[in-house]
Amino acid sequence: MAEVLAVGPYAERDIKALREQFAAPHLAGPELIADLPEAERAKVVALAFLGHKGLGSQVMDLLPNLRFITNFGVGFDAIDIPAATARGITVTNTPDVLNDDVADLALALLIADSRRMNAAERWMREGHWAKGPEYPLQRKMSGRKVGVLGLGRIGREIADRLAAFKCEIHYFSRSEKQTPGWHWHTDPVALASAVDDMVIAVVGGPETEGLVSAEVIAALGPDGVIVNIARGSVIDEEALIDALQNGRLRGAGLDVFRGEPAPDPRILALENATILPHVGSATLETRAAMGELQRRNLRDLLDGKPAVTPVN
Ligand code: 8YV
Repeated sequence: MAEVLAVGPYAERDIKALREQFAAPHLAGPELIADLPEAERAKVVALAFLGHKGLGSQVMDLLPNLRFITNFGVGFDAIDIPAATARGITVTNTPDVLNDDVADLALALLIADSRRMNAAERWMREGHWAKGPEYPLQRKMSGRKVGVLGLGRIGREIADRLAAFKCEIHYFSRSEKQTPGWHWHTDPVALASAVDDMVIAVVGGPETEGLVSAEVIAALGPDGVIVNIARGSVIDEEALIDALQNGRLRGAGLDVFRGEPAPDPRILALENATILPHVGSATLETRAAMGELQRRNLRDLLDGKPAVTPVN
């Protein structure tokens, strides 16, 4: 067993690159690490990780010489960072290279859900167009008041795009940003009360668990659309489903879910939700850039240099 272990549902080209550059064997998921013989586990110095759950202290303790975890993705909520730090393990991620794709997708979801594009396409494919009245009128997206929950790197790109759609920009973040003309809120309920629609762009993990609560959803109201390209854990999903089923929220554009890759079946049945299988960063260009950044972090750390994009 080599010193680098690739773990996660990687694309073939990344498995190949990790094998060629680091002689890294590949496991489909972190739950398989326990099956490796102890002597092989002891050789692992670095994990090249891709995934959305399962890298806690128990897995780390199976790898006594683990020093680096390089995450394929900007969000690292799958990794127990305090546990890694306590064990002297450096964690890295892949920020920035995916901002454009994720922001593009957020706007696409907002427009698609506001205009009910998927339902309209289905209606047309089912042959209704030539048969009778035109497709029901939907709601305009340009010029709305939109709240961006989290004005980090991705949130900023989303807000810039919303500005191009003549939207009034409101945002929630810990500190006020240098963004003249945009409205800062310190509480998600206040943000939701001030806007028509909301886009979630905060990090996942314990600090944002359930931040979009039943109260936030109620404050947005029956004309509001919520878009989530961040993490399913940020929304109270029961409250969201209830509001969508009962017309207390107009719609939702969702790329992430609590139960992914097997979301709650009630979500799959919602006509007013536009849903995607966590594809925010899923373009050839961006995934190539993410892979390259992950491998640069890995190379630098193994060479004894500081990481390019460390997390802890
Ligand atoms: C995933 C993401 O990393 O970067 C993130 O935080 O959620 C995605 O880009 C990607 O889907 C690989 O799992």
